[in-house]
Amino acid sequence: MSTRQEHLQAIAENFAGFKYFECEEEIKRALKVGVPEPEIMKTLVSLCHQALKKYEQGEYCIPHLAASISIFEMGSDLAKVEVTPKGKVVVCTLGSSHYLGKDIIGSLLAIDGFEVVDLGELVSPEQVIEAVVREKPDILVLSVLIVACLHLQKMTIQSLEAEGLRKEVKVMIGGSVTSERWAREIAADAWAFNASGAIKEANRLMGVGCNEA
Ligand code: B12
Repeated sequence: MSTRQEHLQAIAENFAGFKYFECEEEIKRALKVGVPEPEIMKTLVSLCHQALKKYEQGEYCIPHLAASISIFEMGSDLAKVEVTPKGKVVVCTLGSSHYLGKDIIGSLLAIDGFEVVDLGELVSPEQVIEAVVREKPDILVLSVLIVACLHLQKMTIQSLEAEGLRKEVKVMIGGSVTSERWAREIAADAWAFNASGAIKEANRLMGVGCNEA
């Protein structure tokens, strides 16, 4: 007979070893013996934060992080916990087809408890304005990966102002060609260097705390 702690430990070990099916079995086993869903979810969220830390410290590559996110998504389907989202976030990549950074940020914001609407890549400022009207997000996440598209972040903020929407939504910008200085120059509400920074900033903008365990 295993204890609650032993079940959570078994989930963590399989998660860290990227053993998707074994982790799935362990979660099902834990649920069957009555380990509460919120405890399983808390463990999975914490494991994702650890994976993100390892990625940002260079110990993990993108496939490791992607695998961790997939295992989390499988686990959260099994151990579903209804929670009120911290806020609604619309994410996109402006002007180019680079989507990896935007996808990582979108997934991790969802793991941290935000409702995330992904507009995809190659998005224009006009499409962002349409989405702000349609989705009424609390936060806009604008990713830009190439210098030639930097102006699209500025244009998006100017369009929000022109449409009278600027006060309705906080704007967070990022991407490897951006900087804190650029964010100040275009009057964005937040900037971060990487995904953990994006999560911290999103929480700050909403005035709530991070789920990092
Ligand atoms: C993969 C890649 C591609 C792939 C994209 C695949 C895809 N669908 O995503 C392909 C081959 C399609 C591609 C195409 C092009 N690319 Co490219 N590409 C890259 C590459 C190698 C990696 C980008 C990446 O995915 N990184 C991994 C992710 C996880 O990191 P990230 O995107 O930087 O995101 C992190 C942070 O930036 C931050 N972040 C990102 N977004 C946001 C948003 C917010 C709000 C916050 C807070 C943080 C944040 O957090 C993320 C996670 O830590 C980079 C070089 C590099 N080493 O960065 C060049 C690079 C970005 N590409 C470049 C260029 C020029 C192009 C092309 C224009 C080339 C061409 N002439 O065709 C085309 C554009 C095509 C198009 N239609 O848009 C240049 C940009 C140069 C510049 N300074 O302007 C780079 C830097 C390569 C180089 N050294 O020249 N590219």
